[in-house]
Amino acid sequence: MKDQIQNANHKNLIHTDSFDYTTNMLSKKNVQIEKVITQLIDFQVAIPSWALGAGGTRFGRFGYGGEPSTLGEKIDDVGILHALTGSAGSISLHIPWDIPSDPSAIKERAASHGIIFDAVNSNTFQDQKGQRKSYKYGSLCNEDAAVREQAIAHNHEVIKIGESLGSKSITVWLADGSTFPGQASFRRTLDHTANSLKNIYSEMPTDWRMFIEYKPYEPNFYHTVIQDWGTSLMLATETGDRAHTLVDLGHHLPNTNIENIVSTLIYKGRLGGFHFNDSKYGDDDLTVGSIKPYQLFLIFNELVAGMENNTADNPPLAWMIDASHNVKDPLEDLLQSLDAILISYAQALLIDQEKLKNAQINHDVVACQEILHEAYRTDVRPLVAEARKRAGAAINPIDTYRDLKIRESLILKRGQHSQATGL
Ligand SMILES: [Mn+2]
Repeated sequence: MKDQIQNANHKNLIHTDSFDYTTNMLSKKNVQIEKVITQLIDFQVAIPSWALGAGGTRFGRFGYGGEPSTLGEKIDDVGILHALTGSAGSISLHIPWDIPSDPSAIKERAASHGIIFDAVNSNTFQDQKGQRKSYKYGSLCNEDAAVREQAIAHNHEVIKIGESLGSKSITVWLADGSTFPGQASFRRTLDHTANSLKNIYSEMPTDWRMFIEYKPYEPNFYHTVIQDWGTSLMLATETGDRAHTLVDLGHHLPNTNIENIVSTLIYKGRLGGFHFNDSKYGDDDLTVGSIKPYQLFLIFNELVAGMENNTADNPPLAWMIDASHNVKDPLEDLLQSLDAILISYAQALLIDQEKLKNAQINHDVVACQEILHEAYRTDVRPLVAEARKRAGAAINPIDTYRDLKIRESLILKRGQHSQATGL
């Protein structure tokens, strides 16, 4: 596939011209092009094992031909994404949907694609076949100690599976909460959750981190135990030094200032992970950058500024795409998301942080805004394409994916009706 990608790159007659133009223009603005390109090459985003097939809504699911039906095939699909972009170098597994029957064989298969295992995700938001106790009324928060113990044991098990693959972190997302007023005690469910998280943490290997994800509503519609970043931060702080908050872009009420949240978490040294997607109304899980690209840029501005001046000792951030694909080819959708992430990152890298700081100190509101717009309105696509080219990946991943007829060959190999495990 590497050779086919190189052949496709040779046929691209526009890239060199547009890269030269961009380089000339940005050099005159004192941008360190080579540094930006190196940062773009180094940026890696994890692909979740559940995003490789068609997603669905509670109203229905429309399958996509050639979906991966085994963990090995899912890893092969991430391998395709990584070969085309050079920036999808890890996979994030969801347990129990993706329990490896032979961890070392799976590890080897991933290594053959240059892929490592990112955070493992536990699942106590649905019941599995043959499960002793039900999570219908919550898991780590449940009033019944036996349910909590089962959910804690599941998280310990997920960590063990992650260890066998070389993962170094676990992401805990809970659906726990209530759907009607009075149904549950806010304080007791929070207290149970805090204690359960401490229990999981206590058996975590010392080089592991725990990421605590929050969400304001859904599937419960009245209250969620870990509803917001403040609750997550509070729980992370009392759980331990290696517990962090995970921000999922879709897990906020409309108009929330997510860049402000990111900045506050970095200030406290507690930002651990990041789930990319986009939304119009709620947790829509749409393609990254498809609805609010300016918001994504403003978030990257805080991430770039915060991580360059990481005085509070935030860990290297775990980046992942957490989206669902209902009407597009899942692989094309992920290619679009990866592109949007790299574009926003590149734009943020162009911001003159020193100039912005001076304008802020001098209360020059117009200059502050102009500095951001200068970066946001720059066409950075040639820089992102150049980074991919130098990484041995495709200058234009979607065109190459289509030219190489990758979906067609997956359908030939796996059939029209194969179905990915997951939601
Ligand atoms: Mn998420």
